[in-house]
Formats: sequence, structure tokens, C-alpha cells
Amino acid sequence: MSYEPQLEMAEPKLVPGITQRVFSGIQPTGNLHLGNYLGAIVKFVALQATHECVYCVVDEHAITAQHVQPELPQQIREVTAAFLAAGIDPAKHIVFNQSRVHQHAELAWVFNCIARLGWLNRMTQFKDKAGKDRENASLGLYAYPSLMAADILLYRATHVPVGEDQKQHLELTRDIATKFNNDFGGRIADLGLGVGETNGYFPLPEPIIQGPATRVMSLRDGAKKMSKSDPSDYSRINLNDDGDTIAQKLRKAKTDPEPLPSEEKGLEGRPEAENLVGIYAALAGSSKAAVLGDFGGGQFSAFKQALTDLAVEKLGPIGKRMKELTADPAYIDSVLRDGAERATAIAAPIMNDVKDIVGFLR
Ligand code: AQP
Repeated sequence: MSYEPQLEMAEPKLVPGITQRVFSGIQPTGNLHLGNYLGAIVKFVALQATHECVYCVVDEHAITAQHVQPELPQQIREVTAAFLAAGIDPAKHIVFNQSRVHQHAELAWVFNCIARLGWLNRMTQFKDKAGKDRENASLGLYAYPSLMAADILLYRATHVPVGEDQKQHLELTRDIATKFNNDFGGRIADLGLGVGETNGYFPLPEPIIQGPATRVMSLRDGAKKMSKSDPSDYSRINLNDDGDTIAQKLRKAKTDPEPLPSEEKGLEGRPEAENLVGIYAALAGSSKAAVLGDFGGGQFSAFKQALTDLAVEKLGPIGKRMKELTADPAYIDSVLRDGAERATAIAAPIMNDVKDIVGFLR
């Protein structure tokens, strides 16, 4: 792969007393888009150089909103292809699909008994996704953050690269870990299973949310997050869009009548302009201030053309490689099977410890 994501990342904060391990996941719920890429995947790729990484296609999460999904197998393979095409190395790191490692669901059950209803009632993602018809939302959608906590803590992960929208779920993960460590403190000490300064069993994972595009917004509405489930395909750039489609979507992207400002302060109250500038900065490995230094005072038409050229240059090779990989499902499946075996080798002893701590006989 010639393409190297350019991401300037601050050194992740060290979580003391335990292997520094990265975990993150993406739902196979449709076409991956630029938001998933800049908010998450670029960081997944960069962290490979410094951390042991576990990257998961979270298919159990994918059925929380819509449980009948004939396209699910294909979508699992597509997310896997996107991981590999972007530069994740499945030989050095772990890539697998969640449902193959049964300990995710087992640990989630324990966490369902630890997390409090009051905590889950505060989750804004549930409110957004359940919408007005809350009574009709699945129990799985409500318990989503508890399964997410299990995903992360099953590997005693210390760092979790995510977009801004997942910040609240990460805080809940830390609350669950803290309550587990406190409630079972005596057992953890008796069994000699404590780590770090607190002598708890689980580390408190640090979110990695940084850069100019931690929350990429819809191209049609600067107040809405770019999302796979937005009914308008023009709201997002998909990782497998071709050059013409990217150009067309960016040409039609909503803007305002003013020229671009020369300083970041001038983006206030102009969400669509801020979004496009943030996307450019993230793709170029630069900052909003530097982008405005180059394009400030100019019209959107010229800026959109430059953004199109940059997006096609950066995303084109990824989309092309994704197509090649998805044409070979047997290879993708072998990567996932091998990854699941290696994930289980980490997860199984941790789940056994949890059973011992809770008091389940095994
Ligand atoms: N718009 C975004 N900007 C920055 N980061 C984003 N992420 C998602 N949207 C944006 C990050 O991508 C990772 C994977 O997300 P996910 O697929 O697990 O779920 P999601 O956050 O619900 O993503 P979508 O696209 O909005 O999916 P749907 O429409 O199915 O709900 C996460 O790290 C997320 O922060």
C-alpha cells in the first residue's frame, strides 16, 4: 500500500501497571463513510506503530437497531476489507468479528448486572436512535453501551480510538470498570488479580479522540452527524465511492454565501464551512488554521475543487483495494477466523478471571 494516513497524534496517556492495548470496533451496518474513516480508522492505522491493537467488526451491535439483515455477512466482509485497505495489518494485529468470540456476550451479561438503569437512561445515542418510538426499541439497543464496555474490557484494553459521538459510552465503560473493581475489590485482592495503582482488575480505558475531524457532519446539514443510516447518500462520502461520485457529492455539499474566513474564529456559526475545512485539514494531515491560511478569502467553488482532488487522492486507493478484497471473500473469512482465534486467546483467560471474581463455578 502506498497510501500512508497522515495523522499527528499526541502521545496517548499511559495507563499504569498493565500492557498498553488498543481496542476499537465498527458496526457492519452499511457503507463506511468519511466520518468513520477520519474519526476512527485513521487512528486505528496510526496506533499500530506503538500499541498492540485489537480491531473488531461488531456484528452483535449491528443487530440492535435492525435485527433482520440479509446483507449482514456481506457488510461484515466490507468493513473488514475497509480495515485492511486502509492499512491495518492483520498479521501483526488482531482483526475479527465479535460474534465469533462468545466471551463478549458473556461479559456483557455480567456488566448488565453492574450498570445501573440511571446510567443507561442518560445515554444520548439511545435517545437519538430510539427516537419517539422508545417503547418499540429493542432491549439490545438499550443495553448497547454495556456490550461496548464488555468489548473493550474483555481485552483489558487501555486505549480506545473513537469519534466524538462515542465519548459518553467510553465514560460509561470507565464507570462500569470502576464499579466492578470496587464491588469485587475483596475477591480481586484475595485472588491476587489486581493491577495498577488502584489494584483493580480492569484498567480505566482512555479514549483517543483528537484531530480536526472527530465529528464529521452531514454534507447536507452541518448540524447532523455524517452517518451510515442517513437515508440520503448525498449526506456522506462512502469509502467505496468513485472519483466522479465524490466530486458530485462535494459540488452539491451545502455551504453558505460568504467567502471562507481567513481565521478559525470566522467559522463560528458556519457549521457547513467548518465541516468542509475540518475534512480538508484531516485529509491533508494539517489544521483548520493552516487550511484557512491557504484558502481564506476565496470562494467555496475553488475550495471544493481542491477538496475533491484531495479526497480522491486519499480515498481512491482505499476504495480500489476494498473492491479487490471483497472480490475474495474466502481470504477475508480466513483473516476473521484467524483473528478470532487470537482474540479468544486473550479473552478466554480474562473471562475465566471474571467468573472466579464473581463466584461462578467453572
Ligand atoms: N460522523 C462521524 N465523525 C467522526 N467519527 C464518526 N464515527 C461514526 N460517525 C462519525 C466513528 O466511527 C466509529 C464506528 O462507528 P459505528 O459504526 O460503530 O457506529 P456509529 O457511531 O453509530 O456510526 P454511524 O455511521 O453513525 O452508523 P449508524 O448510522 O449505523 O449509527 C466510531 O468510533 C464512531 O465514533
